[in-house]
Amino acid sequence: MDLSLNLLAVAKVAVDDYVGFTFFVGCMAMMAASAFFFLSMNSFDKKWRTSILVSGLITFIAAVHYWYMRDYWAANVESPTFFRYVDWVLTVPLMCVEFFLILKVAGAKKSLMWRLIFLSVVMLVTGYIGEAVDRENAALWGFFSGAAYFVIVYDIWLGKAKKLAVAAGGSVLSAHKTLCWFVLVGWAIYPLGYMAGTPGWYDGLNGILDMDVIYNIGDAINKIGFGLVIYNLAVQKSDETLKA
Ligand SMILES: *C/C=C(C)/C=C/C=C(C)/C=C/C1=C(C)CCCC1(C)C
Repeated sequence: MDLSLNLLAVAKVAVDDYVGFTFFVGCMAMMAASAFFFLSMNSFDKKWRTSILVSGLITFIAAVHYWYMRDYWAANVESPTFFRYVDWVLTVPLMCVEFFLILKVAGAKKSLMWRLIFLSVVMLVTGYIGEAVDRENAALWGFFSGAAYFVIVYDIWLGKAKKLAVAAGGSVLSAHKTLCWFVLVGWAIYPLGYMAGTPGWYDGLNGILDMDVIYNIGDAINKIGFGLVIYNLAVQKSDETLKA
């Protein structure tokens, strides 16, 4: 038998493998979104190009990780925890950069960005420990992770970021508000996935939906949707510039 041929063969996706299906569709969606953001970038006013570029980088980094996760799942039928968290630890801080970029017009300082980045890394590292390193105490690690998440929600909804958004007003304020909803509702999908996939007092949630399906739905909503909010803001702002 020719083994090399066998190694190159594409793993099968079973008809009832709905987790594998969401990895596949997620991968394609991230690629398509990246092409969309990158190709539309130059039609905007210079000030907004970086924001659109970052939207594209977020979906592109996710697309590459989905490529690996799709493969990993197909070969092992096991959660690709490592790739998942490497993806998040790169893309979630970039989402914090997006908050900073749109608030820069109102004078946002880099310290605001670094604070959000720091909190998001704490949220993800504690989540990773609970999911992969110290599963017995997953609930406790999830609690620490949730606390960091809560501070992020507070900062953008009521803290300094909110004040800057109010100062900027207009379409920046409304885009900021939409992004805040993404973080409050869209990001809340992730702790649900975590509870579905780790042991803890919430064990009743296990088996309702697969953890990876929940994470994949969350990623599609948050990475692509978040990018489209920025895109929409850039469209509005460029129109304003044209009219002025
Ligand atoms: C593109 C990826 C995104 C937006 C990922 C966001 C991930 C989270 C908001 C994860 C949060 C978690 C908790 C709040 C508690 C349990 C552990 C986590 C890491 C799943």
